[in-house]
Amino acid sequence: MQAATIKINQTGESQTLTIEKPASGLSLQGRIRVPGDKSISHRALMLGALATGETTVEGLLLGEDPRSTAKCFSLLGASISELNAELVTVRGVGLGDLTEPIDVLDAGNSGTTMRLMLGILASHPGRFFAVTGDSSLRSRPMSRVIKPLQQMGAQIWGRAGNSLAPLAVVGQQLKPIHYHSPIASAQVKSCILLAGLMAEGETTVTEPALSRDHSERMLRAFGAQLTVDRETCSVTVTGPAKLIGQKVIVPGDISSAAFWLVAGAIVPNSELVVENVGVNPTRTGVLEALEMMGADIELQNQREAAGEPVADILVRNSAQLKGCTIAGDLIPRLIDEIPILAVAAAFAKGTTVIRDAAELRVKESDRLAVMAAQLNRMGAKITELPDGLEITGGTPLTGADVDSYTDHRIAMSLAIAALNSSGVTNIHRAEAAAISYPDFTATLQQVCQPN
Ligand code: SPQ
Repeated sequence: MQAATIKINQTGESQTLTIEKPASGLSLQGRIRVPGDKSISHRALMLGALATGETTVEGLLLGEDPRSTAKCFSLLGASISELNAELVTVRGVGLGDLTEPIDVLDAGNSGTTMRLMLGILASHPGRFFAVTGDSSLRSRPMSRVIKPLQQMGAQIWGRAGNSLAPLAVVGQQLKPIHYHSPIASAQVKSCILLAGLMAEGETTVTEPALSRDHSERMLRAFGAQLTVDRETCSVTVTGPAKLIGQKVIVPGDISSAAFWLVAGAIVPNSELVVENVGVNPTRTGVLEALEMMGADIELQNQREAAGEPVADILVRNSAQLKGCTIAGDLIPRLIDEIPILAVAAAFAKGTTVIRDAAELRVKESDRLAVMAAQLNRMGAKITELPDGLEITGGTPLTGADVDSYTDHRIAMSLAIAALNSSGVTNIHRAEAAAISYPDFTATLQQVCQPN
């Protein structure tokens, strides 16, 4: 039996991931775990840093993005133990007591770090902060959080009319507002709520559709006074708040599990169980989309861990996927899974239409343009729409030279597409996967079994 070729070539800082399935074909088998949820990991570090007393974090994601958050909050005075997935201890400074850092705060590639941190920094009166990120983050819009923060009285300056990093912040005593966000964004919502912790009175954020609610759950657990109105998609925090250190258990990231769910659904004869995955309803849109496509997916052993629902997810390749429409309120609940759903659609029978997803153009890359171009290089039939993709599935894909554009979700989505294609695929700049999934290639090697 010949094994699949799954190997990494390192050139300087850059990696090329080469994938070729054996002539006999392959299937995916086994029980695996994915790393900790990225959104929850950031929030655990941030709230731990702001709380009084000790916060313990089990299952933290050891990806580059949470590392950026940990570095920033260490510079701001929190005491954070060495990062590991078993147990991280954070000794917080107490709300309002972050120190003025002696260096620039570097959020790296992480939009969540920069946007949530801006709300925290802007509300620390009298202190100066300089904030930057890598070239991708420096091109991502920050005005979506800066504008509402300015309405609260924040003083923030930056490039392009105060909309792009590097940014300078001088903390102020902020006033509460009711902000009607034009976009369903957990980063915007969380930024304003975090700023509202220090403002006197009620700060409310209303969004057009419900985005992930990890901040709300965790803020409440840390002792903040928070009310949620699901009907109107509104959240209110009452300040000034007091946060007290907690025990946080981070479940596996459904956004990382999504690669295996799609792989298991499209690669013939596959059967995989992804254990311990966070199934918060604000994140499970990918399960609903895959169900619409006819995938065989089952949630097992459903339970709760530290305020977040968790399950093991079984996927079997038992039926040919079919095209569907993904749009509307479902989009914020699967926003990061659209690249891998585009791969599922490329192998599905019929047409899949993805709409209302223009937000993808301002992620780590323009994910609509990049996924369409890279999958089309492999023979897919994808047309870009202003706010989505139209994918005519079912044409067999052929290996090609493709590029991640330094976007972790693109790198991993292309690797799953390569598994079900003929010939050799070289994924350039595949090192980007380490942003959210450092062991992705190792798990890929583990689950691929030659026929
Ligand atoms: O942190 P970053 O770089 O923005 O990461 C991404 C990702 O794909 O990992 C988006 F590019 O996830 C965001 C997500 O898209 C993480 C997030 C959060 O933790 O609050 C919310 C979403 O972004 P948004 O802009 O919709 O609020």
